Order: sequence, then structure tokens, then C-alpha cells
Amino acid sequence: MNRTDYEAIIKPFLSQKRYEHSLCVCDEAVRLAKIYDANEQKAETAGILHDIMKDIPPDEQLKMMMRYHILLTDVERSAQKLWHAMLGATYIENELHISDTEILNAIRYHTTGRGQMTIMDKIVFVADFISADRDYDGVEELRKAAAISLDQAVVDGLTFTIKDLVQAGKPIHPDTIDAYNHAILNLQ
Ligand code: DGI
Ligand code: FE
Ligand code: FE
Ligand code: FE
Repeated sequence: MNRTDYEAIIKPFLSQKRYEHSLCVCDEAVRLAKIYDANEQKAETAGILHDIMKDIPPDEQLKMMMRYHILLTDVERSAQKLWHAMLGATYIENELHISDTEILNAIRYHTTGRGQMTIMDKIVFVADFISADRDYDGVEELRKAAAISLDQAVVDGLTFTIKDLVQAGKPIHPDTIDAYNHAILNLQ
């Protein structure tokens, strides 16, 4: 399957806006893969598919996760925004028959990150932050960071997310903390 096939697969699942976001993340992931010497084809596939489950209503996402026997921790159950990443990776493995663990993990961890992130994890994580459709305070700084150091951009993205979550009084997933600690220690 190629990019055109995946575009047709995700289209019915997503709003126009989310569809365009997915294409932008795909483009950005391929661009980063070129700069940082990673597998461009895998970056393309992971980028385009990363949010495939994002627009499924939460109650339906829960039902699907039960069907796939995905068990949720208390933090995961409370953080609905994490579901589409866990479910997305499982859906892609089971229904699209993608078995490449680099692609599956990059999708699985695109929202939280994780300790010991692979180059593909980092590429999709950062591409999701700096894709052309993104327009938040600080995005230009993050784009500049990503042009210089992928690891710095991962730290900056995680810092952004963690600050936001703390400010909003929301729980922080252990993978997010683990990702932050590993990424910070990596820089030093
Ligand atoms: O799906 P996207 O909107 O493109 O982006 P995403 O999958 O990175 O989701 C971002 C959201 O996920 C944002 O609202 C913050 C939330 N999030 C990320 N890490 C954590 C988290 N929420 C909780 N509760 N805990 C986390 O560790
Ligand atoms: Fe997402
Ligand atoms: Fe660890
Ligand atoms: Fe996204």
C-alpha cells in the first residue's frame, strides 16, 4: 500500500480538518526523516495514519478498545485524548495488517512519547507538533528547534505538554514522564 491508499483509508474516519492535519503530519514526518536520516517510507505511513481513530466518538473508542482487549490504567481511563493513539496502533495492526513495530510504536506513543524513544517515535511526535497546519504560540520556536536538533524538539514538545497538563490540573501519563526524563538526560 502507498500514500494514496492510506489517504483513501483514513478519509472516511476523519473530519476535513483532521484529514488535512494528517496529510500535513505525513509531509512533515517525511521531511524530518530526510533530515535525520530515518526511513522515509515508514515515516510517511506512520504520519498519515497516526490520528486515524481521533474522530471516533469516545464511547465508541472505548467499545473498540474492549473488543481488542486493551486494558486501561486509571490515568488512561481518565485521559480520553490518549485513547486514539493506543486504539490507532491496535486498529492498524489488526485491520490494516501493518506489522512493522517501528510504525506501530510511533503511532502508539505519538501523544505521550515514552522512555527510549526510537527515531521514528521522535519523528512522528515532533511532526505532530510542527506540521504546517499547526498555529499556536511557540510553534515557530519549536520548528526552529526541530531544524537543529530532533532531541531538543522532543524535550520542548514534552515540556509544552507537561506545563499545559499541570496548569489544567490533569493527570500526566507515566510514559510522558518517562519520555521527558529520558529526553532530558539524553541532552546532557
Ligand atoms: O491528536 P492531536 O490533537 O494531533 O495531538 P496529540 O495526539 O498529541 O494529542 C494532544 C493532546 O493529548 C493534548 O490535549 C494533551 C493530551 N496529552 C498528551 N499527553 C498527555 C495528555 N493528556 C494527559 N491527561 N496526560 C498525558 O500524559
Ligand atoms: Fe493524535
Ligand atoms: Fe525508562
Ligand atoms: Fe495529530
